[in-house]
Amino acid sequence: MSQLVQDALSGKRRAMARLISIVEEGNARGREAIAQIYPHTGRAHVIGVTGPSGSGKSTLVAQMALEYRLRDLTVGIVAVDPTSPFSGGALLGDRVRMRALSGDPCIYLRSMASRGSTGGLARGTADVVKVLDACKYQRIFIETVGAGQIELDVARTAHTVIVVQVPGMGDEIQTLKAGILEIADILAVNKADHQGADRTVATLEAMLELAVDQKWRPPVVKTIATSGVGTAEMVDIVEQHVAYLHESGEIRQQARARLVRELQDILREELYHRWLAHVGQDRIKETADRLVARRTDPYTAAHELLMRAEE
Ligand SMILES: Nc1nc2c(ncn2[C@@H]2O[C@H](COP(=O)(O)OP(=O)(O)O)[C@@H](O)[C@H]2O)c(=O)[nH]1
Ligand SMILES: [Mg+2]
Repeated sequence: MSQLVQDALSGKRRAMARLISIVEEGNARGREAIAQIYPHTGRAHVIGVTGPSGSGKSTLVAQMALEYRLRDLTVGIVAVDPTSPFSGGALLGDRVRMRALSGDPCIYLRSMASRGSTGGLARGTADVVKVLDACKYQRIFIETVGAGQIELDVARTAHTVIVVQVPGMGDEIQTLKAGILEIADILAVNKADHQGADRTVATLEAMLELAVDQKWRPPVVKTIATSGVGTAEMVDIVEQHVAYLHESGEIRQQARARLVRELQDILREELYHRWLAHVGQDRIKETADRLVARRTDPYTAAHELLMRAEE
């Protein structure tokens, strides 16, 4: 095992940060590092937190992290927000808590910038989570902005998904559209100090009513993340979900499904790159020209390119 991996696993933060950067890049070195740390993974409970930008996800995660520290659990945070890196926007407003977070060796916070590629971002996130898991962080939050595919992929990396909403008309409909309700294990109506929180809670509960065949009925919790209202309750409920997943055996099924998906993603990407190396960019450009000129259609073009690769 490389010295870097050894140092990271023994809790040296600098080594951990380096290791995370390496796996984030997703190249051969990153893959080698993952191979080395992999036997040490599979212990952490991963909590995905998603919802619209500005709904208070970062603030809520920070508060929950502090609550976990009171309960003597170590916490990793991976913030995936293409629009704003986890500068701690919300946290900066609360310098005391910010200091509490940054001074605690049992909390590790990492921001990830989007590099445009949806699959790459999701895989990068899963790999960063693996590093934190191997480094013995017991609860790992992934914060991701509510923006379609990325959030769904990232949410799939999590064992427990928290969907954050805020009071007000329209949010409910947004939720439905994105199919977010289906991935929610817990719903937080944050900014409960704003008007209409009870109505939003009622609407969400009515929508959950329609969802049949659920052994775990997602609780809807009102929170005011800025003042910590509801945070302890949120942590209680996450822990109830952890217990539920283990007792029902769902955690094992989840893990298996996730690993298969991960394998498929890797194969898909690897196959594409091999194929591309074989066929070459020039042929893609030439095909693009013909597509633009309407001399071929995408299906025929793809079929021809695949045939050529097999030659
Ligand atoms: N009034 C109120 N403001 C909040 C609450 N939670 C977060 N905020 C504020 O909302 C803004 C966005 O919060 P942030 O955590 O960065 O949202 P994110 O984009 O979802 O991560 C910040 O100015 C927070 O201080 C809350 O419960 N009530
Ligand atoms: Mg945020």
